[in-house]
Amino acid sequence: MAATEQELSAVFEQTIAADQRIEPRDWMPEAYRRTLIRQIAQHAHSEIIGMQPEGNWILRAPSLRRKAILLAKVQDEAGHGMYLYAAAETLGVDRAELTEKLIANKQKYSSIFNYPTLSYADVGVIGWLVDGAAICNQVPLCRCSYGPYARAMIRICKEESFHQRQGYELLLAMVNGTEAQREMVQESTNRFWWPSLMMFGPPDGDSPNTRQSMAWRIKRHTNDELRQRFVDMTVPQSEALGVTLPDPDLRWNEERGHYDFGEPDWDEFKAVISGSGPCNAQRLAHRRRAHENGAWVREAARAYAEKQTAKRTGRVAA
Ligand code: FAQ
Repeated sequence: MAATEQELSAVFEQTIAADQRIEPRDWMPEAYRRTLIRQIAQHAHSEIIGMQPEGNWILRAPSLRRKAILLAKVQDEAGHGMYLYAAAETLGVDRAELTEKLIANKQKYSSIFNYPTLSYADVGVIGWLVDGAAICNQVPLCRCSYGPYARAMIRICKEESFHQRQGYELLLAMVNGTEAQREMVQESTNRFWWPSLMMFGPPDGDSPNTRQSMAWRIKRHTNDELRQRFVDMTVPQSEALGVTLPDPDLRWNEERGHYDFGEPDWDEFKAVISGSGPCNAQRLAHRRRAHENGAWVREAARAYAEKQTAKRTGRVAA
């Protein structure tokens, strides 16, 4: 006899409570599936759109070594996008459908990628702060309750750690260089600090999804907990670099055992996620163009697959 929805739901709840993984073959509540599709799709889109800010500097890298490193990093981001689209597909959506939603501006990607990259120091600062924030946010996702997402995150986090180190190494070289290079690093840090704090999402009181996502063990910590962890981790790194973080309220709080810090500009955050950040239009237009330019590749792959099927089945392809 087939199990009732109530029985299936009980098994789902027990699996979550026992900290085991939900797999694609398992029954899951529709809202759990929808939440995962939303989060994984946004994450995948972020990786793909996130290639653009740094990609801007590939042709202008200051040396062959820096160019090789940057090329490899941007290529890794494409790979992360692919693992994540593949994880989303296990939930019954199609990558082509998600891409259509992205370029029609119907699905989000991370706010951070709507800021411009104005100097080569931005490549280092993105590695240090943006990949640093990404790691802080994503290491707990390796323990996410949905198996395919958790497993994709393990590999992604290993690569993100390398990305963070390459950024820090570039900044170390620059702060040990000329005065002009040190100024570039400081200027870039001033621009990227607050947008990096916004990557963790709205404050807990304004985060509609956190409570349920924590109950389902998709998210393991709240947005504010992770933001605090990132600040605590980054301040000593800024001191080692000799860079000032642009927050007059930043100070160690002995009682809390954490750094106190100022409030990001949440109006700016809302504007950026609703489409009016400095580069939203440019990022989407570029992605749309790349998608259109790739149409012939998709068509050729489809024709080839049809030919192979026809050969196997003895039928002639139309
Ligand atoms: N940007 O209720 P919550 C990377 C949206 S790292 C845009 O708190 P949730 C690596 C949120 O989607 C960047 N939108 O939502 C890399 C929701 O909107 P919706 C990507 C944001 O999901 C480095 C609404 O606000 N990382 O790519 C943002 O519980 C360098 C309410 O928010 C991930 O995606 C934002 N910053 O928590 C690549 C990690 N924050 O859908 C290249 C996985 C919030 O209801 C170069 N995602 N929103 O319309 C997560 O951990 C979560 O989804 C959060 C948001 C924490 C981002």
